[in-house]
Amino acid sequence: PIAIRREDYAAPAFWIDTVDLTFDLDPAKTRVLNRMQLRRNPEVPAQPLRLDGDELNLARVLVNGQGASFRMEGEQLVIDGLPDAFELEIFTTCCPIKNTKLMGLFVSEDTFFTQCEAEGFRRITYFLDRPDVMAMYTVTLRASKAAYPVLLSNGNLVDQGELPEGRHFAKWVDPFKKPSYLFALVAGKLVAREQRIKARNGKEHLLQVYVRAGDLDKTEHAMNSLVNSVLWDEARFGLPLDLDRFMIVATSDFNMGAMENKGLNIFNTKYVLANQATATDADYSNIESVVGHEYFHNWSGDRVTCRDWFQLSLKEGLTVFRDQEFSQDLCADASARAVKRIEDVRVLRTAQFPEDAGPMAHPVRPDSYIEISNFYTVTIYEKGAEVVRMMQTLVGRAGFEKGITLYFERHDGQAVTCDDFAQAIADANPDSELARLLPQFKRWYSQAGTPRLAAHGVYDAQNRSYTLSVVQSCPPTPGQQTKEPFVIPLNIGLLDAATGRELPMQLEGESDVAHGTRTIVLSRAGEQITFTGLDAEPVPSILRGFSAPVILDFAYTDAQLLTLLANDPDPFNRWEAGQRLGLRAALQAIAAANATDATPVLNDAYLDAMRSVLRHPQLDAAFKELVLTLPSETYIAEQLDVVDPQRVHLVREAMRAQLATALFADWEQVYEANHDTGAYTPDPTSSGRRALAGMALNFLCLAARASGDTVWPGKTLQRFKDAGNMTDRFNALNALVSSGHTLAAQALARFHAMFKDEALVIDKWFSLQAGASDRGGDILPLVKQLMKHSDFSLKNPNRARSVIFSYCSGNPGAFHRADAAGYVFWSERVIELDAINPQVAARLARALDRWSKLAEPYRSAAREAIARVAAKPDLSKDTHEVVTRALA
Ligand code: HT7
Ligand code: ZN
Repeated sequence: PIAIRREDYAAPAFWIDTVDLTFDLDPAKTRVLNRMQLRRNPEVPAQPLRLDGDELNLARVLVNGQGASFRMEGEQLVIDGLPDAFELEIFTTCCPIKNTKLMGLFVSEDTFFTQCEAEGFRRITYFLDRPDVMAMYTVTLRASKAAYPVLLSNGNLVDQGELPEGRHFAKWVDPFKKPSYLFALVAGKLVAREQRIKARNGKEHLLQVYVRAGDLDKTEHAMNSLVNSVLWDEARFGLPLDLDRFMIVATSDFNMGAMENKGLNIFNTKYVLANQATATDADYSNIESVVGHEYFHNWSGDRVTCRDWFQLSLKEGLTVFRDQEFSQDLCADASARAVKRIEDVRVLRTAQFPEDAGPMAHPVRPDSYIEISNFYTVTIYEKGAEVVRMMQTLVGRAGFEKGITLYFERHDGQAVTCDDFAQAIADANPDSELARLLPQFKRWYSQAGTPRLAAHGVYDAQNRSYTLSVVQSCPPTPGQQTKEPFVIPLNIGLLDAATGRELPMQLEGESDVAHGTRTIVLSRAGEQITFTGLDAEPVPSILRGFSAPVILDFAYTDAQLLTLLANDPDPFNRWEAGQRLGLRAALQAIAAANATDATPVLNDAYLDAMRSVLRHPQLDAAFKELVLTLPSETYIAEQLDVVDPQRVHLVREAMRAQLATALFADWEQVYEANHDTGAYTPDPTSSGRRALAGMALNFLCLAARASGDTVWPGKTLQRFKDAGNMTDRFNALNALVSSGHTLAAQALARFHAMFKDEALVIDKWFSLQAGASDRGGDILPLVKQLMKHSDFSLKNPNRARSVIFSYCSGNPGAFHRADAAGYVFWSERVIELDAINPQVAARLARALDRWSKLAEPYRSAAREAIARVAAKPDLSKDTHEVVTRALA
């Protein structure tokens, strides 16, 4: 396979102005008639027309109504000697029922769906399948009326009617030009929840959420989320809904979370369907942000799209930022907003930081790829969102809103670049630090790797000053040996070490005194910041709110961290102080050569601090739950040069056991105080209380395991049986399973029986077992057994993820086995999946990204497993790219 390089970008040789598609839908043989108006791009040297295709059967090609000569070059259809403007008609067929890749046109539960991003449209018809070719689409769908009563495509329904032999048709016209990746159709037996909504200008819009009959009672939350999204984008950024009708359709077979096709979003059922009996608080929250995310793409992605796929973060980073802001703005108070920020940062640090340090590291705007589907990554999405967030920090919230307005005014209807975006934000804020430092700021787009800030502070008693020295560096990444300094907005506060109170801040040479957080903009490799007017050495609270996606090294003493944990008015750094203390304990225990399993990992100061958090009268339950959650095994492993995953697992388990027993009385109290949340609503306050009660139950069952107590496991089983919502039920089940209690088996059986017809709940059932804490290597045999269960299917991505990914990517303590059986299992599944669905296989292939950090014998065994996959003939481009990069 060949690499596509950003520097080779060239404008298309032809433009496509209009596309008129007619589909005769049939699962075994769908006929597609594609009539297009094309014209040469006068700015490009004359060349043949090369149309992309993939697994199509070509029947006919007409140019201006006449049979035309053409040739095939690989999968491309090439036509020479074309006039400057012409009509091209192409007739093809494809086989949706055999489409297990779920790209292009496919069938899921007797319903037709499409997925065209990034390069799926070429599996429907021959086309210039690239995002800078934007056309107006008219689509006619024809199908059996009995089998496919609902026929949907982008835009407005302009005609519909009956056809002979029990067939019918629907004709859709999209009033906006769009790239091919935003095309969509759906045809099947579906029902819709509908709601009309009035925009600020008084215009009415119809919102619809389509699902299979029987799932309608699970669409209320998705609809509410959609309404909130429409209102929020108008209120925060002045971006209105531009369509008469906006549709969401759910499918249970989908490679990703959802897809923002213009006016016809297609969603994984996981991000649509929810009622209190089947969905957890986390599901409700995910639905809100994914519905928001796809809706916000209507502007950031659809109205203004990407020039090429290297610019993917232009739409994805910006849209993640927008959905994060949306979810925060829906929060009632600052504490709930901070909880959301901490959750987002946790994702970044546990998934994106490892990616940025591994073989798949790439800049937010990559320079090359073999398969673009492999670049729908946490770097493009989450780090991309952090880059947008830093822009907002540098220009201020109001300045950022001005920048967004300018961006959409300037580029509406265009396919543009990350440079265009940054330029618009800077141009709208000419006096900002962003405008002053723009070329350097854009290194965030071009340089991969997580920058490290090494900071240390010196107090000068004579001058009553405190100087913070900060040195930034960034490790080499594949293809980028050296890095230039980044622009880093660093939010800082100072606390009084004795009282924990926030201190006023005065920078040397400035007369202003700041109260609260101050943003310092770093741009050089090393810098010094001096604060004056200080009577004693302060405790610095650095990187408040996680103001930049960097790793901060500061040699805090335990006492300083305890001060921050108890007092920092910045909730992010308050949480971070607890994480640093926990991480420090874990790393010390991992390094302690002769420690036994019985050696305590956590000291009394840490346990007392955690007890104080749990008993704190002002702190919210959701925040307490985050503070009491130990750093994950993956995060701990990232801090080590050489990782023994079993040691990491044992140490973290020992820490959990210690928290369970040392705080036993508090957990009891916490459970009693929080378990009754009244009538179910998925709001942040009551879901925070459910989360904390669930955590308490978990620790109580864990403590019972050590003490032999049967009361709490019994109570937990009862709670499982009586629960009035899925969050409480699942938390109770999880407590029994993760403590390895004997009652877990009957609870699991009962859970399966109760929800046997609810696919998304059965996914949870699989996932909980495959992700459970390993005890003596018991999880791999269980996973193999689960794969033989009649409910298991490798073809359904949600199900495959619930078992195989939960084990290989979500359960390091069970996956990394000294006998290499986990890796053998992984390689077999990657190869097996690759033949069915390369995108899903390539994602699974990434489970061993960090193999080179592993201690022996894991390292050699992991390498061997990757090599085994790489050696497989006929591997997809997707999986090939991942495994060859891993071995490079
Ligand atoms: N923009 C969407 C990307 C997507 C996708 C990409 C590759 C293969 C399948 C896919 N399904 C959806 C999702 C989003 O970011 O909104
Ligand atoms: Zn997106």
